[in-house]
Amino acid sequence: MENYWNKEIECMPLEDMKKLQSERLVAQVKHVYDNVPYYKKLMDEKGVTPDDIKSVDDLHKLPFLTKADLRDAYPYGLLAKPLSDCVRIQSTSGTTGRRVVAFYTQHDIDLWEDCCARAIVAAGGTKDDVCQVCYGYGLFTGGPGLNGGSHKVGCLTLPMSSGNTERQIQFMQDLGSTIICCTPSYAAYIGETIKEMGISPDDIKLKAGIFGAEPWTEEMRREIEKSLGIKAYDIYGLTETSGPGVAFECCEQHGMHINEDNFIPEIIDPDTGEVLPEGSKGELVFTSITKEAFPLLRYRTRDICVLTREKCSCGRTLIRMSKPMGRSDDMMIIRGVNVFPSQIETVLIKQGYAPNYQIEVDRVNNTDTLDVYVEMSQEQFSDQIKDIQDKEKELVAAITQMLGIRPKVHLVSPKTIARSEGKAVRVIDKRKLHD
Ligand code: DLL
Repeated sequence: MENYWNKEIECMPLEDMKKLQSERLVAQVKHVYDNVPYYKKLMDEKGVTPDDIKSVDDLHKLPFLTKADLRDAYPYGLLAKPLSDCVRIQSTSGTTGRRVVAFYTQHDIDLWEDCCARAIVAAGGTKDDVCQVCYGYGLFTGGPGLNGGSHKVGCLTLPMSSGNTERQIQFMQDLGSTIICCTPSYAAYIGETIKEMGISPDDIKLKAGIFGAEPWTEEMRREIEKSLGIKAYDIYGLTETSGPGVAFECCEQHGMHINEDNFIPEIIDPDTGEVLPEGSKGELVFTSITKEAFPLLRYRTRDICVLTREKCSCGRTLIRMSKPMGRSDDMMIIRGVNVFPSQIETVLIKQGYAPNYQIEVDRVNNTDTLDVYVEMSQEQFSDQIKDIQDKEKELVAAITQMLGIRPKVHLVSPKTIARSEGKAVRVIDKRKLHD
């Protein structure tokens, strides 16, 4: 049985959705052109006026907006409503340059929380559930977004934030949490800790998890599902487009439905900017058609994925996006070969390792080096050097087969790779330090 938060929208026939999107887009472009000089300038430079945009079919005429624009316009340059109408900001961690600050009116918050409510209901959530939110609270959008969605659904909401893992587990047991929301890497860590504490998945009441904010593989999904005894659902979003809830998984676990009544997706060729047909792999671009304070037109996410309108048996007609393989800037080019961390993760989990690993890339004597540090579990650990060398060789062969280039693999002792309570840092690219 599939439940919907807003059946009319989630199951809307395509024709009606296009009509709704077109009306909203036309109004949004006008709103932005009239109220944001930065956009007016971009559109004027491209020779487009709001009159040129009559339906979604005209979307491609608009200029792209990039993260560099957000930095240029920081902090108020893209604001489309008076500051006095805004009630909240959220922000990115700013680890890769100047942070992004997103503004919200109360209307924007309502729509955002509504999107998160759709995700919770699609994961089986109802007002009878106890929803433990262990995404970070504060400037990060994860905690506040899922917290708001959980309230809307009427779940008993546990605003835990991340960290203090034993306390998380204590609350989970004492209050009978049925849904957990956090990053997949933190979910894996909670699963590992539960096991260490001698608690079986049968001793907790969790039934579903809503995990996102970072790339994770199908293999990791199955591991988490096993360790927590749940069904694990993916959720996607970014601060620039409000936060989590831009897209969410249904019971089919086969791609995330995009809330396209609020966000129109496109896939483009990241090099040429050309719009690609459905089914092509490329960079995901979003236009937010309902946001008032911080609407972004044709925002380049740098996330690489595929869109499909293939029918989904959950009944939703909302277009689906595949799991992003990581940002285009997460992709490493090592000795001329494109490498995503997720490819390495797939191999490691298939070979029976937990997702505790770190990838180090460097350049020595003008040649790229790839070192993969993989943690052994207590059972995998051995004091026989030969055993460990054999296991390393196996991993080298499996990774070489996946990537087409040969890494160095270092099996390290249990508990030596730092666990993540938020977004895991999987890659250290030392080449960037030399450049
Ligand atoms: O991570 C929003 C969020 C919070 C999403 C909680 C889901 C759950 P940012 O910190 O701005 O926002 O980072 C956005 O994270 O462009 C993707 O590269 C990545 N990302 C988000 N969700 C997923 C996902 C939040 N499900 C960036 N799978 C995005 C893979 C994801 N990558």
